[in-house]
Amino acid sequence: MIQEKKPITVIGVPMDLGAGRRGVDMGPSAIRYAMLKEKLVQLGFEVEDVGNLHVPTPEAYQVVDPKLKYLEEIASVCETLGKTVSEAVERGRFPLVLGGDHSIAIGTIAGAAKHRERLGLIWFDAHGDLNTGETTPSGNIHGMPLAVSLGYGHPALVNCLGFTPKVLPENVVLIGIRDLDEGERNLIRQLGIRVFTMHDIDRMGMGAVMEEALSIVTRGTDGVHLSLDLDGLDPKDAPGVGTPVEGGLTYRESHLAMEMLAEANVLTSAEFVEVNPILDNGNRTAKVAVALIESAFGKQVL
Ligand code: HAR
Ligand code: MN
Ligand code: MN
Ligand code: MN
Repeated sequence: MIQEKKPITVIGVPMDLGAGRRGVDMGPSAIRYAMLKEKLVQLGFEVEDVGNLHVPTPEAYQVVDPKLKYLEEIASVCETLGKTVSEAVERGRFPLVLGGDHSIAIGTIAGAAKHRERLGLIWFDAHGDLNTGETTPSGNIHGMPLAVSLGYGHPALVNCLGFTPKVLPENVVLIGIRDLDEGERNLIRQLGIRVFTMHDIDRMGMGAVMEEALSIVTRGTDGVHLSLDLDGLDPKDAPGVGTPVEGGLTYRESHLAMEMLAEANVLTSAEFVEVNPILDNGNRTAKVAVALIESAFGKQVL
């Protein structure tokens, strides 16, 4: 995507129905306020911002199933998001989605996978997001989108845009992981998904991790989606997230990962999620998100 400078379509999704606390609904504004469009234009991209999708406010709705909170509302937003992403791809554009909590990945990945024979998926996160309504400790759907994209979970989510699965386990990698639930560990073992925990990153270094990750997400695929949860970074570098976990990726490690993605020139869509400006100081986390986006789109020092 770097050499050809595909035009970019920015899509905001002020979703917080999938998270346990308010604030990530302001993520898209915080990221825009951190000069996203200006920075991408400086890099030579044509950028269109289609604004925010409509997302219901949790206070106006009731939890029906405590194991799948706001299921119908989230499924409906993801359906709309999937169509919006899909239309951007059809218009020859690169969809760049701003969250919002991570449940939106259900829609983004549906829209991206619709146009690929086989989509690779690279998932940066502290968490696995591999729960289902059966295994979830919280009932929060932002802990489920990766399971859903692999075909596991409630049919209202799994059947987003009318097909499943969106990705195959052999083309999925997780990076930065340090907080898994028992059901998530079981699904990882059952499917044989490659997970680079913080332990692996400490031992191998991010360069070697990304080399292996790139080989997995590109093997037999015709597109790669990047789903980056800002809580994958260490809370020292990204304090404004809903569920911070100590011991995460450093600013430099995460930049190296984005730079290697840009060098490989394989990305066909991306999303940056879980920015919570209420819990931030000085919009630092949104600024970090924009800096990572610049690197993913090919910004170099020299
Ligand atoms: N695993 C926990 C759950 O399912 C917490 C995960 C949600 N946090 C996120 N997602 N930000 O990455 O509730
Ligand atoms: Mn996540
Ligand atoms: Mn497909
Ligand atoms: Mn997370």
